[in-house]
Amino acid sequence: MKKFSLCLTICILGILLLAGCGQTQTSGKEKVLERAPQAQYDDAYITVGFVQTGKESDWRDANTNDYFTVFTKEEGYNLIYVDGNSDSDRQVKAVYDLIAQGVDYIIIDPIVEDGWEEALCLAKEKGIPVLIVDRKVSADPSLYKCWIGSDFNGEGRKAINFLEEYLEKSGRENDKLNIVILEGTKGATAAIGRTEGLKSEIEKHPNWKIAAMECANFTQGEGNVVMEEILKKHPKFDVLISENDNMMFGAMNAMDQAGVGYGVDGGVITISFDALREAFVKMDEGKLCASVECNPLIAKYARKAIEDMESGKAVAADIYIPEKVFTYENYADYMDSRKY
Ligand code: GYE
Repeated sequence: MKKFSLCLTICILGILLLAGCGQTQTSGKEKVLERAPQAQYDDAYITVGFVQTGKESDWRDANTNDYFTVFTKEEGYNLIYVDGNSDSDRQVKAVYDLIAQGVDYIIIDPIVEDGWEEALCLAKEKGIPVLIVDRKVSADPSLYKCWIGSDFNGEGRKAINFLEEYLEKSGRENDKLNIVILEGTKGATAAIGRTEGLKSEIEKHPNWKIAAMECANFTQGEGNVVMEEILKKHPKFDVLISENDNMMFGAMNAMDQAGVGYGVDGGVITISFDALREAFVKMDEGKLCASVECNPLIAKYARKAIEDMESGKAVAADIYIPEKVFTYENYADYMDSRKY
């Protein structure tokens, strides 16, 4: 019973305190908004604000979870996680808020590359180091300490290198091909880089044609809907390249509904990116030919960069993380060790 009354007291006190937050005091003329006292963080910890893109894919969930397992109180960190909810304006506002809170570091995974200059300038002015992770920003690199992520253009090239090898093995290297591409979010570095890499290799093959290239925003639902529309205009094509696994899974559902065959044993050749555990299952089922790995386990690289900055060491401007290509031929060697 004592616990209940204590909890009730705390709740009442909390309500009273909150009631005082943002109280408007009139000083005769203008209304002065009194804000709640600035959050006070325990100096025993390094307070890191992390602004994430959202929850658009399984890759993203693995990426988010990784930050919670790396930036722990036991390791000396107070992690403030902000879900960008796939809204770039929300992300930018979150950065201003973290600056106002006086965090020690800010990590940003930008949904899109543009629109970051002013917030990054203010962070620099306030002396708060910023790390950009996964996707990039178009702002001047002097405004942030480092970028950590993948070679997205290289990932695109790897996908086509796999396709070339796959066709050669089946004696189809001179075939005429119609290729469909599902693109990720417009303006996102992963989509920009993969598309550039794909196109630069595809254009080397005069017999190959990109029959359709549509955006499905890295989500499974949109992959399904967009593929349904593509199938109405292009019922026949030879290769489907999806810029992440989730869009591929959605597209597979649409192809199933339309009775379109795909996978290793004939039909549409399927290639995607991320290499989620579910992609390994699809390769085991013969539905997916290859998935180009994009490693979401970035947090330890970000923590190492912060540790280096804390000890006055220099940090590389760009930090690339290692990745492989998993195919219908090698997936079984890795399937059991996949963490996401
Ligand atoms: O491929 C996709 C996620 O930026 C590399 O974003 C990341 C991409 C990844 O939604 O699944």
